[in-house]
Amino acid sequence: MPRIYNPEMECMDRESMRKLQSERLVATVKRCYETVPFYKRKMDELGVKPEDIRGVEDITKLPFTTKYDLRDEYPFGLQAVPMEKIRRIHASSGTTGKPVVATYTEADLDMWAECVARVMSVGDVGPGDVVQVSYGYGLFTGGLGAHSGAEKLGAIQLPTSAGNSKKQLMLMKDFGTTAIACTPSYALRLAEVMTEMGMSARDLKLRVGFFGAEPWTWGIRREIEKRFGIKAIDIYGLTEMCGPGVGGECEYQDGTHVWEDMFLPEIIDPDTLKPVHQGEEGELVFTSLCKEGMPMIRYRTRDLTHLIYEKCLCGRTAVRLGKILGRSDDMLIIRGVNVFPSQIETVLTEFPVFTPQYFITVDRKDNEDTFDLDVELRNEYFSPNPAKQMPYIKPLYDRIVSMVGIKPNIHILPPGTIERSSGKAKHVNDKRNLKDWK
Ligand code: DLL
Repeated sequence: MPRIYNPEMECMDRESMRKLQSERLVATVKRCYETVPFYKRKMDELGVKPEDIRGVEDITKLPFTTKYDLRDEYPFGLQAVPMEKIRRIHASSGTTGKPVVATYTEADLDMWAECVARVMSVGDVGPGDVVQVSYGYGLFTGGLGAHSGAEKLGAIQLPTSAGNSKKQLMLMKDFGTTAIACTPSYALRLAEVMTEMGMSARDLKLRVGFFGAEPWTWGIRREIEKRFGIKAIDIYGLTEMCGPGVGGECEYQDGTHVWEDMFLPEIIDPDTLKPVHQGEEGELVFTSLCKEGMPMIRYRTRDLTHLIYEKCLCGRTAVRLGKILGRSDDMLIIRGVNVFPSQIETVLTEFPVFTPQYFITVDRKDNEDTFDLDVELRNEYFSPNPAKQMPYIKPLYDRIVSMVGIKPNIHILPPGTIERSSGKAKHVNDKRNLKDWK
């Protein structure tokens, strides 16, 4: 059994956890009210005073924070401490123009490193391990976040950052990398380049990978695990909470444990904004319980998932997130039907003749939505002759129609044609421009 980094927190009984969360919530709310004018204003508008919040049961009395609020308060409006206390600034590009800013005190950086260390402990990462960090270093939290987790565990950090795949693989082989951290789409790219270079998993010492920053399906996981002969662990996070490490999978790979002593999760109905029944699907909302620099109250992540409260076989009691289905703002409505790119990915990876790469283009012609899906046949099955492609298209088409409910125009492209990403993959071009934020 892999080591549990912080058994006291990760395996705490539910009653004690609720008590701890309540204490931390009360303190966070008080601090936000007293030091962040934005939160004072929001709470005053709702007629809520810090004294009204006595524990987690009062969470629904509090206002939400959205990406719009972060944009309006750009850059430091949500900060709860003076600038002299800040040690690092990160930012994510966000979808609303201005970047989303996150500032960290010394304690925040330490807490964040622990979050990632808890996830990497699942892969038994420790001294002697070479952790290749192939998330981008920079304002993006992936690189430095994964880096600090590996550092906390006393492992050897190999800060390759994303891109330059051939060199990544050369170093992976020559330095005996045992653990990698990158986006799942970049892991797939590295697998392809590995084959192109005539290398195989047998040339590597890779044992485990920590993949996240974008939704990925079981099909992609199987592909990565098979190609590299490793265990692929899901790591979840978002800039607004700290970055990677808000939660991670354990060796049972049945949901993502959330570090509940630091982040209080809720699931709400994105339309009514009311909590859903326990176990139901909805939008994930987080309140930070320990953050000093930029505490967040009820931050609406837009991620769609559900919470699993049953005890996990690994011994952790920390609540689990189901696989992230997608983001409410990623959801496409095509001919009135809700479609998530992850559904297409799931179907595609059921067909081994195709690579897991895909690209969706949605447009509107003559007042009707069009839905084009680019896919690639693997080398051994590809032929430019459309007649030879037909036997492959038909089963994929039928499966998409039955699972998703809409008819795609499938285009088969030669292998390697769809653009690969070294960071978060882009799977959709919605040319209709219908997207609107609430
Ligand atoms: O992507 C932080 C991160 C870096 C997480 C590296 C894991 C590994 P942002 O750029 O702010 O932060 O994007 C956060 O990415 O709300 C989800 O929609 C998505 N996301 C992150 N991890 C996962 C995951 C980083 N494991 C947004 N599965 C989140 C699915 C994920 N989606």
